Amino acid sequence: MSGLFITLEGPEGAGKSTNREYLAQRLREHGIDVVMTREPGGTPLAERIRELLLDPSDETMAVDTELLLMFAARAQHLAMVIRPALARGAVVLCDRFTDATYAYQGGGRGLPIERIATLEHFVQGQLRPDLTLVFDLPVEIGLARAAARGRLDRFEQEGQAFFEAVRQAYLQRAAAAPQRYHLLNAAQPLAAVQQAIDTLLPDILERSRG
Ligand code: T5A
Repeated sequence: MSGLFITLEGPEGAGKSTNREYLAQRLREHGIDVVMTREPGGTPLAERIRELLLDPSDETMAVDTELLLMFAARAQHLAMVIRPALARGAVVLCDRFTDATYAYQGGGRGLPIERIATLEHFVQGQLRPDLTLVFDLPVEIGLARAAARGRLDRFEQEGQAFFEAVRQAYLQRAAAAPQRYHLLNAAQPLAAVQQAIDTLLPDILERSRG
């Protein structure tokens, strides 16, 4: 594969979508072929799985169901969007990927990491992101931003302790592999976050040109 796979991660309301648009725009200014996508979702079928995952329901979703649906959506997304884009040399900017599974289903729900790693290997083979931007911010700031948008989804209805565990899981993963993860302070004003993204641009451009 010759493209570059970049994922954007972080707790609720961290600014991933906003900054994904910004990074895509900066890369396109340099003539780069950019594919913007997200998880769960990214294809019509995977977006239907997303609805199942996010819509609050009277029936409690078992945590293994949640985990398997995340990876079912991911398998579809990889086959239809991510692998073909990388194969043609594009830069893929993906809003959340398997780090979110480690953070939410592992950190938040408390599922064993080995179970997630087994599915990661099964669904992705050797494919891992080349670069992961982790937008970090205090839980209460992110939740306030998410709440300002209106109706809360199934995950956003969780309590503070769940999101603290999610945040810590992201921070631990970023600290364990600093060559892949880049931590950004997402509590700053948007202009400051985007300035920090600008400092990464030369390296991303160089890597995207192989
Ligand atoms: N999930 C996902 C799992 O549990 N396991 C998995 O494997 C995967 C892939 C949906 C949920 O799925 C879970 C995690 C999630 O709960 P999602 O839709 O990507 O995933 O998640 P959300 O975090 O809910 O997405 P949000 O849209 O809330 O957050 P974003 O994208 O981080 O934030 P964004 O850019 O939409 O910004 C939110 C608001 O804040 C403002 C923006 O303008 C916007 O209004 N904002 C700022 N305001 C001030 N200062 C800044 N620096 C700002 N940056 C953004």
